[in-house]
Amino acid sequence: MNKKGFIFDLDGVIVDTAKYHYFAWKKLAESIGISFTEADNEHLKGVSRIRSLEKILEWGDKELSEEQFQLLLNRKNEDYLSFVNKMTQDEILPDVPRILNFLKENNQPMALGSASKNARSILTKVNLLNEFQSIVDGTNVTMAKPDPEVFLHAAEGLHLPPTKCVVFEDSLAGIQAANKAGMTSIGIGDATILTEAHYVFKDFTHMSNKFLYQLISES
Ligand code: B16
Ligand code: MG
Repeated sequence: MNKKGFIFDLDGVIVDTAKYHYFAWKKLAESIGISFTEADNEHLKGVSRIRSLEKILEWGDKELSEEQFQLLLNRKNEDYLSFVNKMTQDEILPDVPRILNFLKENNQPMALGSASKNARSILTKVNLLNEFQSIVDGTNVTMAKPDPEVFLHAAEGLHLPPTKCVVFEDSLAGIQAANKAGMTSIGIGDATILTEAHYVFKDFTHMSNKFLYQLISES
C-alpha cells in the first residue's frame, strides 16, 4: 500500500489544551493590568510561548525588562502545567483514537508537529506518546509557524518527502506552514478561519475512514 506521512498538531487537534492556555494567559495578563478575552486567545493558537507574551504586551502597550519577561513566562507555564498535570485520556478529542488506529492498521507513518515545549508531557499524560514515530515540538524548532520548519523536520523524521505528507492543524498559522512546506493541509475547526487549508473538517468525527483511505491512495 501507498505510504503517506500524517503529521498531527497537538493543541486543538489531539487535545484541547487551548482552554488551559487561556486560563493561564488571562491570569497573567490581568495580573499586569492587561485585559484578556477568549477572542485574544484565538490569536495565540499555534503561536510560541515567547511570541504569545510579546503579543499580549503589545496589546496592552507595556514594556518589561528581560528579567521580568522571563519571570512572567515561567509563571504562565507553571500555571498552565498545573492544569496539564491533571489531564487524562478522557481529554483526547473525539474520534482521534479512531483516526490513529485506522492509520496504524494501514501502516501509515505518523508524526507530531507542535509549537509546544510541553508536548511530550501532554502526550504522556493522555497515553499517546508511543503512537508517533517522530515528535517535533517547541524544544527542537527555532522558527515558529507559519514557518514550515516544524513540519519539514517531522517529514524528515518519517523519511518521506514533504509532498507525501498530510498535516492536521487547527490554527491558520499552522495551515500556512503546511502549505509552505508543500504538504496537504487539513484544517480541523472553523472553515471561515482556516480558509487556506486544502480541506477543512469541524472535528475528526466529520472525517470518514474513506476520506483517509483516498488520501493514502493518491500518488
Ligand atoms: P507551550 P500547538 C501551541 O501548541 C499552542 O497552540 C499555543 O497556544 C502555545 O502558545 C504553543 O503551543 C506553545 O506552547 O507554552 O506549551 O510551549 O497547537 O502547536 O500544538
Ligand atoms: Mg494547534
